Amino acid sequence: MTTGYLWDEIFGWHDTGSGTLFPADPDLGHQPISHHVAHPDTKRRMHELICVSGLVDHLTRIAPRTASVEELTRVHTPEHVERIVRESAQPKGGDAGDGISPFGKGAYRIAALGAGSAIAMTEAVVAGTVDNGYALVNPAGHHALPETGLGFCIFNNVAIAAKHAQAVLGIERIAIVDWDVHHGNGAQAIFAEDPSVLTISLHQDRCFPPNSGLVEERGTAAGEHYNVNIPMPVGCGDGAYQYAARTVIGPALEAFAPELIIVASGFDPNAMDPLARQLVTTRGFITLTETVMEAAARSAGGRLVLVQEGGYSPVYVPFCGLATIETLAGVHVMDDGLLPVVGGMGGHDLEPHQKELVDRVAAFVGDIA
Ligand code: 6DK
Ligand code: ZN
Repeated sequence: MTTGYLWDEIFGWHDTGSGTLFPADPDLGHQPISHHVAHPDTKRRMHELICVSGLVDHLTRIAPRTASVEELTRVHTPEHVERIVRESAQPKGGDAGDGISPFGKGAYRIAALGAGSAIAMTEAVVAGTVDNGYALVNPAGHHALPETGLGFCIFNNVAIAAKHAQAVLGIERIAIVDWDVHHGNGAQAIFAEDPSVLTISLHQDRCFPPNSGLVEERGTAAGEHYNVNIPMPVGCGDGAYQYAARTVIGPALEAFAPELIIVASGFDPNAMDPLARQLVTTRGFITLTETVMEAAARSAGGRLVLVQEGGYSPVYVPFCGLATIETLAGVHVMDDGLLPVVGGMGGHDLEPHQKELVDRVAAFVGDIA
C-alpha cells in the first residue's frame, strides 16, 4: 500500500490569537493565554511524531499547493473569499465569521494552502500516484458554509476537494465521512440537494454547532436520503464507535458504492479532548480507518483521502494520528504509549442507549441507492 502524506510548516503558523476558546476580553473575563485551544501546536506535534517514529519513511510526501479563487468559489461565495483576503491583510487579522474564530495576518495564504492541499492529495489518489493519503492541514474546514466561516474553519477543505474531483478529475459518486466529534454541517449544507455526494457525520449529539446534526436531517429534494447523521450520546468509547462504524458507516458506504471516499478526520472524539465528552482511543480510530478502507476497496479501487479537521489534546492527538496513518499504510512502527492510561479508564463497552441510537440510524441505510 502506498500512502500519501502532506504537511507544510506554514500550517503551524496559523495564529488563533491569545484567547482560550473565545477571544480574550477583560470585560467578559476571558483571560489571555499562551495557547488558544485550537493552537496549531497540536497538529505540529502530530507531524513530529510521524517523523520521529519513522512512519514518514513509509509514506510518500505529496507537495502542498494553494487553491485558486476559482477552486475556492466552487463552494464559497466570491464575497466570502474577498472578505477573508481583506481581513487577512489587516495588521491584526480578522475572524472567520462567527466572532470565536480569530485569525492573524496572512491567514488567507494558510487557509488557501489547506484547501489546495486537500485538492492535491485527492489528485494524487485519483491519479494513482498513491493508493490513499492523509493531508494534515490547518485550519480545519468542516463547519465552513458557502458564505461564511464558522467554528475555527475558514474554507471547507473537504467540500472543495470533492467539488474538484467532480469538476476536473472525472469522479461522479463521492462519499464524505466525517468523524470529527462536532457535526459536519458544512458538507451537509453544501451537498444537501445533491444525490451524487453521500455525506455521513458521526458526532457527539448537539456538541457544535448548537442544535445541528440531528437524525432527522437526511438531505432535501433530490438529495433526500443522502445525508446520514449519527449523533452519539456523550460518553461513547471504542465499543460504541466500533458499533457505529460496522452497523451504519460500512453498510451505508456499501449501499452507495462511491468511486472516491473523503474523510473529514477529526481526533476530538478522543478521551482526552477538552472540547467534547467522548472516550475514543487509538483502537477506535483504527476501526474507523479500517471501515473506510474496506469500503474504498469494495467500490472505489481503494481511493481514500483523509483530511485533518479538529482535535485539541496536544498530548493524545499525535498518537491518534500516528495510529490512523499506520493503518492507512499497513505498517506498525510505534505503540500508542498512552493506551494503558486512556484505554484503562473504562467506558469502552457498548451500552444499550448507545446501541439504540445507532440502530435508529441503521434503519435508514436501506433508503440509500
Ligand atoms: N461552542 C472543530 O473541531 C471545531 O469541529 C469545533 C469548534 C467548537 C467550538 C466550541 C464553541 C459554542 C460557542 C458559542 C455558542 C455555543 C457553543 F472545525 C473543527 F476545528 F474541526 O465555541
Ligand atoms: Zn471538532
